[in-house]
Amino acid sequence: MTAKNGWFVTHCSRMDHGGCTIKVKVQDGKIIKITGHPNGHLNKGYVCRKAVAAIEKLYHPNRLRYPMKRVGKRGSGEWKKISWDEALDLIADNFLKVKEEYGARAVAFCQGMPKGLEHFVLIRLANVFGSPNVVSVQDLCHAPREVAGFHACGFYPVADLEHPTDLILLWGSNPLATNEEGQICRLLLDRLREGAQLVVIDPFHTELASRANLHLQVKPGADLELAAAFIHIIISEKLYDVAFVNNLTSGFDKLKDAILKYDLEKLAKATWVDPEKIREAAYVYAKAERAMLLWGNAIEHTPRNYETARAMVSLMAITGNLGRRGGNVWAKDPAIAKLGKFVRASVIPNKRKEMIHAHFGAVPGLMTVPPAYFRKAVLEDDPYPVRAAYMQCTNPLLAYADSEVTRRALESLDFLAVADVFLTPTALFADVVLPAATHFEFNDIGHYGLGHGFIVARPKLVDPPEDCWPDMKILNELGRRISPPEFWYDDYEMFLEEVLEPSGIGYEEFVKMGILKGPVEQTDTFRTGSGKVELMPDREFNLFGCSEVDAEFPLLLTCRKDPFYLHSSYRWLEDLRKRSPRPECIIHPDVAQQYGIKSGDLVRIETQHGSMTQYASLSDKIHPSVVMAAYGWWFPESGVDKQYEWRKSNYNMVTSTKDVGKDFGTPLIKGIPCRISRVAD
Ligand SMILES: Nc1nc2c(c(=O)[nH]1)N[C@H]1C(S)=C(S)[C@@H](COP(=O)(O)OP(=O)(O)OC[C@H]3O[C@@H](n4cnc5c(=O)[nH]c(N)nc54)[C@H](O)[C@@H]3O)O[C@H]1N2
Ligand SMILES: Nc1nc2c(c(=O)[nH]1)N[C@H]1C(S)=C(S)[C@@H](COP(=O)(O)OP(=O)(O)OC[C@H]3O[C@@H](n4cnc5c(=O)[nH]c(N)nc54)[C@H](O)[C@@H]3O)O[C@H]1N2
Ligand code: SF4
Ligand SMILES: [Mo]
Repeated sequence: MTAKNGWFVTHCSRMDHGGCTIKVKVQDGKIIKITGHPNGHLNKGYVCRKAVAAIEKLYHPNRLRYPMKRVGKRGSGEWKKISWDEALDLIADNFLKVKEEYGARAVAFCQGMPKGLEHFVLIRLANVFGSPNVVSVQDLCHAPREVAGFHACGFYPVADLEHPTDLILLWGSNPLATNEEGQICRLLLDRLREGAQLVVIDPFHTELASRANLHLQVKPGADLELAAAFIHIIISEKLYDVAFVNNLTSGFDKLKDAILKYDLEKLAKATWVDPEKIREAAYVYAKAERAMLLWGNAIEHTPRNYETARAMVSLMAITGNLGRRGGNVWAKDPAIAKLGKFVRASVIPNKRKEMIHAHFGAVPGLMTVPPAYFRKAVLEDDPYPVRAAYMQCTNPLLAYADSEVTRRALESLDFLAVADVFLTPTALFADVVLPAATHFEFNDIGHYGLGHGFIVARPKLVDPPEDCWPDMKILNELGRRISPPEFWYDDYEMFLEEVLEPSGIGYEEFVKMGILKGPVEQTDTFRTGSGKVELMPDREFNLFGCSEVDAEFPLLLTCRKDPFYLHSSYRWLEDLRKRSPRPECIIHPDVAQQYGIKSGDLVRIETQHGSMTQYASLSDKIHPSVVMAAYGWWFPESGVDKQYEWRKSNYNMVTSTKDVGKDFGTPLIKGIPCRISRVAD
């Protein structure tokens, strides 16, 4: 049912992890205005441009509106309109055929950044169909932090932005643009206003860096060496919290030996940061009464992400900030359905052994298949064939590293179904495209499974276009066709009730409350083998393993998210496009001059693996040896014939998955040796 005319309260979503409480004005069945809610738990009135642009997204003329079947060759963009029944039957027939021929594991279920409950319904579908292979971008997004946290201290230590603190160590995170950690930067700004100190670790002098007490302009990809240098100083100069270390940690001597055997100067040199500056930062972090480490994607975008994250949890622990208010905490969930139960994990007991990545020795705690290994299975039958895929909320051609390999994998699949709100470069390769309903168009729950200890209500406010279905409904109907019916509902909204069931409240009541939050408690309990924080991983830190520049590739390439887009999403929204009209790479003016590049010039960026072009933006805020490129670019306006020019400015044309980290199958995204040149007019 559509809401009546008037203002309604809901939570933002699908323009990033979501979470801001917003007020939405509905008139005659349409959304006409969105503002921030002054009492919003995370945002306190704040709302960003992306959220407002969601209105344009809903009513965009080119939105997908009905299921389509491919009639031309893959990537040609020739389609035929079909009914939902035809579409679902076609997918079901193909999935069942592949299952019969190769086994259920030959069908992969792929998801991008989780948008809401659909992610977990997709995992249920994979499980009950019998496939252990849910493919996701978690190798680059949060799994390294979460798994390293579980191993080191038994939980995922999130920055406790909700309580006062004395210092924020912002490491490879740009929350003014990204609201990273699913938290909202508003809370961080509140802490700064109260007087908390700020230390920023970033090769770019970000807006927050300009407000920081200290900014360490680290070499991209050298965060492990920098964390080791912090540990070195804190241990050798006896700055650590002796009581915490003695009572609540194990492996301190091992950590000490593993790090102190290196010369501090050598560690510092590897990071490009002045050793005195590192010392100063280590001192203020260690000396602060309460200090939190807010870690971002940058620490995960290297093959050494597990060790980097472990080193950071050790830093939190030896400074006595782990499990402490105003430090890094265990944000416990409220009483809601446990993930394992919701996704019906028990019906697929061999999953951990059978998942594609288990055959490559990835960490057992990683429950989604890294894209690099998914494509290996598709292209090389290694460790076994994968022949069909269902993709929802994802655009792998832009989001997975090594785009040409992705293209080959998409072309090689026997069958591909894609659910999206818009025709993307990835969708061009599908056999069937499904039109998804999106935010405001169905009842949903946000932040489930994200580890931040709360869930938010996102009630339906308007009807979707006639033939657009919520992903949950699509999966429910597909589930009934390809798996035992007892796992599915007559009404997909029962998924919402199932999540809420342990809380004793129904969805309607939840909407009135808006948010359900678990307790943030101090803890001295660490659910590890020793019952203490384990400071050393079961192997040495792989120090001095980052890329070096040379004469051929003299600069280091890195990237960050655009404040006006979500990954590759929404380049088709005019409101956002006029604010961020084209892909720009940031180059230091001195370096630009050396290469004869002027502001606005088209620049070719080449790595050993490939090339792309972006427009030069000159700024002395970037470290002179670093090029900061934009990521996620394709050009919807260029049309289907050109396949939306997905290669032209796509950062993942220059990344490679030849050498990935063993733990998470993660490729090198940040800190790639590169060269630049001006493209002649
Ligand atoms: N080089 C490089 N690569 C990266 C990263 C990077 O920083 N640099 N970041 C990595 C990270 S952290 C992540 S999380 C991934 C993100 O990877 P993805 O999540 O695959 O990224 P998007 O490009 O945002 O693709 C999301 C798609 O979902 C669609 N969509 C939006 N709403 C809905 C909906 O309600 N239903 C359906 N069915 N579809 C919807 C959008 O139109 C879009 O096409 O990328 C990773 N890849
Ligand atoms: N606007 C917007 N918001 C988003 C997203 C989006 O695409 N757009 N994506 C969402 C998702 S899925 C995620 S995971 C989060 C990610 O959010 P963030 O963690 O903030 O991720 P990034 O923007 O990739 O990079 C953060 C910072 O790392 C710096 N950096 C680059 N290389 C290095 C390095 O080698 N070391 C260090 N220390 N820093 C480096 C960049 O300059 C940047 O300031 O954002 C979420 N929010
Ligand atoms: S910061 Fe994220 S959750 Fe908040 S309004 Fe913007 S897109 Fe929505
Ligand atoms: Mo992400």
